[in-house]
Amino acid sequence: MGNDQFMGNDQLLNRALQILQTNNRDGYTIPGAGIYLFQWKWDSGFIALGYSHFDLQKAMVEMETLFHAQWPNGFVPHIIFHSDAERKNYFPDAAFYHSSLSENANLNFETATLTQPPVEGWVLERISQNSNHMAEVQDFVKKLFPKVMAQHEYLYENRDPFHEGLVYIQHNWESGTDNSPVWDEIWNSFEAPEYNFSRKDTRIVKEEQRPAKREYDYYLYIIDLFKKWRYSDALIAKKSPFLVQDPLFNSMLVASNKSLIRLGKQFGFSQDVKRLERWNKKSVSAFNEKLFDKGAGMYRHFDLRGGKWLDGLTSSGFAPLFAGIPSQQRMRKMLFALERFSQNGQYFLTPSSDPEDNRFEPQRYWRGPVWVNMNWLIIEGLKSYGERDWAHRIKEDTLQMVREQGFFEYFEPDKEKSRKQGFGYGSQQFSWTAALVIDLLNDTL
Ligand code: 2M8
Repeated sequence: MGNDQFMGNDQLLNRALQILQTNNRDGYTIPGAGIYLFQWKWDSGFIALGYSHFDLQKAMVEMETLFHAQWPNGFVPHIIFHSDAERKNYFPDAAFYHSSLSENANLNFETATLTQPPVEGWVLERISQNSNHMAEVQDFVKKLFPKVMAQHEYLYENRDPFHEGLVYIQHNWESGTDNSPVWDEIWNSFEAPEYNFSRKDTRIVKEEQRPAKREYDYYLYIIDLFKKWRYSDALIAKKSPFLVQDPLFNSMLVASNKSLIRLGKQFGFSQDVKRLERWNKKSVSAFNEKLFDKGAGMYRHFDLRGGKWLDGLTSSGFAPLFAGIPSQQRMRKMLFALERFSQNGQYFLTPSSDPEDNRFEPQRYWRGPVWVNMNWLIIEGLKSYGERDWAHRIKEDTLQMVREQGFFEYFEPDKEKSRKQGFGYGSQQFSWTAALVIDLLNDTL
């Protein structure tokens, strides 16, 4: 930890490679020892991207393993509980999710019943690019293309009840940003019972860095409701208190649509390309019409149940940059919002929630700390708009933070505190931090 303050790029790279090696299991990579002991969906995407710089085989296997657990209706679960031995060390476990209640479940695997941001389309394209389009990798992309396509079809057909082109998430765990302050309003809109269970996460990570117990009650209660409805998407859309059009999730969908369109043209999936183009056109225009807040200069979460934006601005609102959604003019407005999130350079970019919001908590998970995967998405987005200085600034913030604090899961945003404290928060050898540092170091930006 402390030593990381002095790590040069070579050392950073070596440390990152070591972490991925340590966290690699048989065919997949755990996000972080002790706390995340299985395969997580969007983690695997970032991890595979990291592998693609030095071990294409591992990159391909990571993605293939993920898609083995895909459900017959195209749904990709967010956790695959590969290891029985680790079952007792994570909650909620496969037994709690009880996936076989769903008529769509893949009974060959123990999985969760929620999904996560659909990063796979753009991950495939980047793996292919990083391989210099090697024949073996081309075959892999051709094999996975229909599976990723099936995921998009599942989302557009089951998660967009008003045919708007924007899909909803049905649980905060689907957003990837578990305890973001934007969900508070939803938790305040109904009552959840108190659950009696033993937290496994807080055995490893300090309580003040994790979601509150009372929030977990809500997380669990929604899943219990889903079980009652046997995970029917139609019933969930009709009855569940949690139905949100999330800017991060939808940005990943749009970015993946775009990648699939390019890959589909290359590999002759012409029917799919047509569908993807139709979906995508609608998504991008609905996104800009419905989710952009002109006052704030960034994108917001829309609550389909309440019929309005959720209260609060978060780093998810910058993710549309990655998908090329904002116009040049809007993108420039977003730079002001980014500057505000940095509080005139006092904070590393990009705090996960608005530092001027009184719910901002710099240590608590998705309520303030900086996350490397979000930074990476924003950096890549800014590059695609030609904003190299901005991209460079966030890349340097990211590497500086990792040098000073280590390969943590999430990071202290305050620069002065970071320097003095010398450690970050959550899991200590976190896979996507390592994988994306590898990607950043491979970039000449
Ligand atoms: C976190 O979420 C899991 C539940 O899925 C948890 O708290 O146990 C989130 O940060 C999520 O985005 C991430 O994929 C997962 C594993 O790293 O951990």
